[in-house]
Amino acid sequence: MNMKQIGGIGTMLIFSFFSLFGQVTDSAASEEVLFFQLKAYELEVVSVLSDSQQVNNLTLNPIASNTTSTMDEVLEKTPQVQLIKRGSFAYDPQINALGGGQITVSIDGMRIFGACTDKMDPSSSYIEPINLKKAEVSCHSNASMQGSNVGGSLNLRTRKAKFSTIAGELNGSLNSVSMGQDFSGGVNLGGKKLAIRMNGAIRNHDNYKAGGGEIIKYTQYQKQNLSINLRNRLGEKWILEGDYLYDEANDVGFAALPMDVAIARTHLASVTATGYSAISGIDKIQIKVYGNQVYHLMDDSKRPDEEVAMRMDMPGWSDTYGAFAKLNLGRIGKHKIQLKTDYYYNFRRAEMTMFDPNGGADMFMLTWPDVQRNVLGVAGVDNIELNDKNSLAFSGRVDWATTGIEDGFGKRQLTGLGYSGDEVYVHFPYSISVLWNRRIGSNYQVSWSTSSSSRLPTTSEMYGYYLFNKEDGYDYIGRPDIKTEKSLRTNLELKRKNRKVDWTVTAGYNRLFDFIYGVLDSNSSAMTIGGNGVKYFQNLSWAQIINSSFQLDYLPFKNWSISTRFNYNWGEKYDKSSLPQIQPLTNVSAVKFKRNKFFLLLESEAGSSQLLIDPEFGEDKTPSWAVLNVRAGYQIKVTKKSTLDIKTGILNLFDHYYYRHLDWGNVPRAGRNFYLNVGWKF
Ligand SMILES: [Cu+2]
Repeated sequence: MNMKQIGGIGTMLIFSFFSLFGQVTDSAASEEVLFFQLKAYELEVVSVLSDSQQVNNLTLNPIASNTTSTMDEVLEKTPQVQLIKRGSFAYDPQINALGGGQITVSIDGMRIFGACTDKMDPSSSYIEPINLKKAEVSCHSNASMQGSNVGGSLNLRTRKAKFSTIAGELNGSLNSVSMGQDFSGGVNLGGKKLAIRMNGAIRNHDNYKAGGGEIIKYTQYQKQNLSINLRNRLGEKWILEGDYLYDEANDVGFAALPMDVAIARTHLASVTATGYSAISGIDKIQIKVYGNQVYHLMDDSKRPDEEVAMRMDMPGWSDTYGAFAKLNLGRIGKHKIQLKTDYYYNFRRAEMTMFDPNGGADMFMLTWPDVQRNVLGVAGVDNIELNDKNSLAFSGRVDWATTGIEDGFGKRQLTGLGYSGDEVYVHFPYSISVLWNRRIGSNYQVSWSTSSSSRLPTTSEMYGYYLFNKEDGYDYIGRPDIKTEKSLRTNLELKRKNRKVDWTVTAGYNRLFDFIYGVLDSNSSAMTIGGNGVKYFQNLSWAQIINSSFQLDYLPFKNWSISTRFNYNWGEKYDKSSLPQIQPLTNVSAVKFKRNKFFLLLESEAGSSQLLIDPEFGEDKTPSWAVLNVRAGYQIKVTKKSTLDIKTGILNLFDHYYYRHLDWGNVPRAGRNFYLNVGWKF
């Protein structure tokens, strides 16, 4: 063999190594790797995918490997995600300043919708980090694979049982600021053909103290979560799996709202069949059937009489049943095509009973009048490898959606607004997009995407009936004939990857048409005692949003790493007034020292003041803030296969009193918190 041949084989080996590595990091392909993976369980770090890249930033994600951190803490560190905080738990996620019905949030591709009219239970609140494999954020071409949206998608991928592996873990945490205790554990029992994984978590937190020591009332919460994944190999090419998840939160305080949560309960179940090269020409086929039931009970029983003008009971239900089939076709020339068809049915009902303090008749209303929605969609992506430097991805989606209401009482409510209640509304939300990737030299990559899409109006935007918004003090009423919201957006990303210095710059522009917004109606009066009046959801002619971020990871010398990330969003309506709920400039920075089994980390989080506010939405100006955190950890090898991880630290070291712009009601965040986390893996 001459040198040229050896060189050729070497190149091939390196190439296959990288293509294998590429598979591991590619979201669509990582399950294939799991299929063949026989190695012992390794710590999985929460990571984030954009279309062209996988950010796997350990320095900025120190808590990600701490499986007792909350989902809110994990999402808070996820690039392009912002969180609206109404309580001390279950923050409501935004992607590039858009949230709610504007983005698609899913769990393993399954659609799930909260049962609270006040958004106390976003879909992400049902997942525990112990059960999380990845939080996938997509803002461009892949976004429409999960559902129609105008801002992007967040898909939470759960951990699956591994074959030929027996492993487990137990974690416990104590937090001084809320006397909080968090426990989580998991066990994986995997034979050659059958594998089961079980995870559980329990959380119990009292009211926390803000900076300065003041106890903030209604910030307590309790939560428990259990999930089971069962996988069975059928022959060489198929895996059949069953999933069940139960999550229940009780006595959750919502300091920024007039009511708390007595019960937020979810059952989620699915059956999935996945075939690997089972059919010729199809690399992977996945068929999933699922169902979930969400129950939510808001109450004010913990609030003293002087804070409550009228006692209320507000239960809500949201049931979703669906199925999807996903095909990854084999490579055809330069094309790699992925196709998906999905369907779901969602039922939502919410009630409000007001008890007259003077003993008069109770008043009953359906705030969501048995709303039923059917959505059938088809989506596809064509990835085209033009040459070794350039690639293109075209994607598209179209849905056929029907929405109507069932309940006779709800129909009577609607006749008061000028509708018969029998109408069934049909929408066709769509999405088309193109993504172009170009490698420049060996270190740089530029990606550019443009898309046009629309999204369905939400249950509240169509049928919400006197939904009280604490932020502006208005009761909101939906309009069944509201139009879909449309978006025209473009994103640019420039990335440098190198052994010592990595950085990424992103910039995006999103122009929204028929933007859905609550508009004051001076002829109607508020239902809520002390309320300011009534607003109807309406389509504004347009609004626009700019988003940008910069991230740097730097390894200055051995054992040291530095990371910093800036995020800036800006938005306005057609009349030049500011959009509400726009996070101002924020920064997270960390310096980490790691040597052998020890690490020490200094972390700062900061936000600039927000003066561009929407007073119509009840916003006020927010001052700038900054906090410093210190974290340290040590790993002890107990036996050959088991380790003990001890982590400790002080968050908000200087006990700073602060709140962020997206924190409703200017409720202060937690003050200085000493935490201790012990984790045992075996
Ligand atoms: Cu609620």
